[in-house]
Amino acid sequence: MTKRALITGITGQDGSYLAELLLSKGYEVHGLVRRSSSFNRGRIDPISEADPEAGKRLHLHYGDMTDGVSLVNLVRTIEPHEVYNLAAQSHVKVSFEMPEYTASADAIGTVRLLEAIRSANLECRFYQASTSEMFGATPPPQGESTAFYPRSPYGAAKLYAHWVTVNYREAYDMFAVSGILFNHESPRRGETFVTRKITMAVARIAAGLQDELVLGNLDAVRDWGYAKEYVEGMWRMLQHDAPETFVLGTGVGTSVREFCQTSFEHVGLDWQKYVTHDDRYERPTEVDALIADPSKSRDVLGWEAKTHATDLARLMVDADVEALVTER
Ligand code: NAP
Ligand code: F7E
Repeated sequence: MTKRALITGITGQDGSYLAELLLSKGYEVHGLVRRSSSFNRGRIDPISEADPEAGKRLHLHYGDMTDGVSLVNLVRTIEPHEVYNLAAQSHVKVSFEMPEYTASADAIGTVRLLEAIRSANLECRFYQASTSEMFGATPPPQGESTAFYPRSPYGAAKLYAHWVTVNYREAYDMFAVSGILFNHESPRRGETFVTRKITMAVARIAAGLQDELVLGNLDAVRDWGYAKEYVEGMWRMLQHDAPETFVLGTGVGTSVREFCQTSFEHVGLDWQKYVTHDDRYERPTEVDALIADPSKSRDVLGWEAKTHATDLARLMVDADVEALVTER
């Protein structure tokens, strides 16, 4: 039997890696895309170009997490065996500027999708893209039983989505999994997240196209892993024999400053000559340190992060240098 998966957020970083993974496993993959005035499929178009056979099993549908009817219709039409809810307004700083929209897409959007599945009476496994931002002010290491203390409208919205996922698991016996993922990056990372902002700037500075990089808080510590490895963890969570909550991370903390230093050093530059500060990139409330305790995923799922921050910074710089060469 061919398994059908529905991915919300398929045009994003994780959605594109997950679509590739599921197609490589023989799945029929359906993706929810939202309408925009110009095409926004740069991360998923290469999938069909690289493998036209797999591309025939990839289907895109218009919808939106803020439009419940579109979710109901989609779930009923596709009858998926697995749903991966990756769609979100995922930028923490932006969530302070758009708190209500962030809550609608990230929190209420999740319950809209869960209700769409429940009301369709489907035997369907559900993955919720939860986040280490839910731990917020609670000091590391953070694992499945660590107390939550979100520090942004994004973190608070995702915490609702996490708990409603747990509630649907308990109330309706749904196979609903919450994957609490620490920061994961890649050459496909959105350009306004700090790692990608740094690696793109390094490539441009090395090429003589830019002369400074303006950042906010350099002291923040994050547990940065490689997105391509994390989507394998999501899939394993849905193949496990019981629906549970799992943390994915490397277990290693790195500051923004250290990530900068590694990235600039990789092209032979001294970061201190180029990086300046502007308050505009600071947040009203910051999350100082996120470092995972990923032992449950290692012991139960056999999942372990292989790429840590230093290698990640280097691979992202290499990809951005290469992209500039191709562009020129
Ligand atoms: P991303 O690159 O920002 O992708 C977000 C996706 O959600 C995009 O496909 C976006 O579509 C879609 N989307 C946004 N609002 C939507 C709406 N109202 N209706 C339908 N689709 C909408 O995020 P990511 O890094 O891949 O992360 C995937 C998920 O994991 C997100 O839920 C994020 O919050 C969560 N997460 C991420 C990390 C991380 O470090 N990357 C860690 C923990 C959890 P457009 O392309 O049209 O914008
Ligand atoms: O910030 C600091 C900033 O925006 C990381 C999302 O995927 O991971 C991500 O959220 C740190 C913060 O990621 C700049 O203050 C300094 O302390 O790359 P970021 P994030 O906020 O950790 C979690 C797990 C998610 O779930 C989210 O969806 O870097 N920082 N200077 C800066 N951050 C940005 N963006 N830009 C700067 O100039």
